[in-house]
Amino acid sequence: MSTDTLSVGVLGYGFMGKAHANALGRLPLFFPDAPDVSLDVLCGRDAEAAREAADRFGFADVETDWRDAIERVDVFYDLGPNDVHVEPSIHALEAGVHVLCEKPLAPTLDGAERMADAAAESDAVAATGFNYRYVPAIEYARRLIADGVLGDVRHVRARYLQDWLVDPDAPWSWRLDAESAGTGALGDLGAHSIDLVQFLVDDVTAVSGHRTTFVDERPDDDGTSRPVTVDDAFSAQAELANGATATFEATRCATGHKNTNAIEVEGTEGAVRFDLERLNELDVLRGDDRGFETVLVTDPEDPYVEHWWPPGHTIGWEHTFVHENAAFLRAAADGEDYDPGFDTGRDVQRVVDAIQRSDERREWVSL
Ligand code: 4PW
Repeated sequence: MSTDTLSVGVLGYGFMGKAHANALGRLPLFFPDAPDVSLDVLCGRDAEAAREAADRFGFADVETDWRDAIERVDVFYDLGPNDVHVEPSIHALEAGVHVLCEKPLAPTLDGAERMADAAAESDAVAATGFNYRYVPAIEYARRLIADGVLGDVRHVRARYLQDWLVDPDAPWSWRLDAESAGTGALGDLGAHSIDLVQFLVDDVTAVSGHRTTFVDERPDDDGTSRPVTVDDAFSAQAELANGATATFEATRCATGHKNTNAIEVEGTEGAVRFDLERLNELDVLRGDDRGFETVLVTDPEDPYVEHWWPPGHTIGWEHTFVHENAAFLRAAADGEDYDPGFDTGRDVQRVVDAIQRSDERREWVSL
């Protein structure tokens, strides 16, 4: 395939398909140093629906078999349901095609291990879609923590709260099926929190977890009911490698919380707290401060901001995907390592798996 312009194929045209298509479209204007891409193939099982999405998203052609799509491109985005992550991603890596796969990497740990092994053996770049690393305020927090501004980190609290399943009549979807999704709130939302904690602070070394399902069947399109076989919510306490203590909570049933992805970190010298619903802000407490200062992370020297607008002209959720795509495509074009790769996705899946086992056994599990 070409070296100057990267030919792109995407599997999936739902929520994540739209988020990444938007990001790819923004790159030439805001990240002119990112590699040029050619949106060549959009892949989905339903040819007509794929064609309609391809026209809207700006893709030239469609395929209904992911093998045919992979054969035609340099870069493959696996944005389908979790049960179509493992085989297509491994197939692409074995063919030397770069892959960005959405999180959670796979429905089960076994699948994620196989994907990480395939990535380790391939010269192609493999990326896991942990887009929240690319929030400017999160990168700002990472630098503060890495520079020791918070001192020794003792406490981490990560919550990811949504409310789209509060209503018992909310419709069934693949996200509620263990075969397709693996887990529920744990893998879908908790995976982001686990990645952020490991990115900002340190590795999780032991967990005590609890999962629950409040509504065990939901209406399907055809008027029947289908069983819910994943968790609606989970919580866990954890030990981190640096000695800090951490708590996690994720749910789809937190009334009033649309997309609260929040993290708080306290150290011996200071603290930070972040909430995605105030994406441009980071609360910071340093040294002898008597209270938190809210930093608006929109100055030109702040992470990623030089690409966008003057100070105070805020950015949104979709921009995280633009940053992520710029970094991933640069690594793909230059043949460089990318983090978070499939090894990172697998490591997060190990924590997800440990929380499941801990809940089943009702005891602490070490990693
Ligand atoms: O970031 C979140 C996802 O990981 C999104 O807000 C929606 O919930 C879509 O999947 C999960």
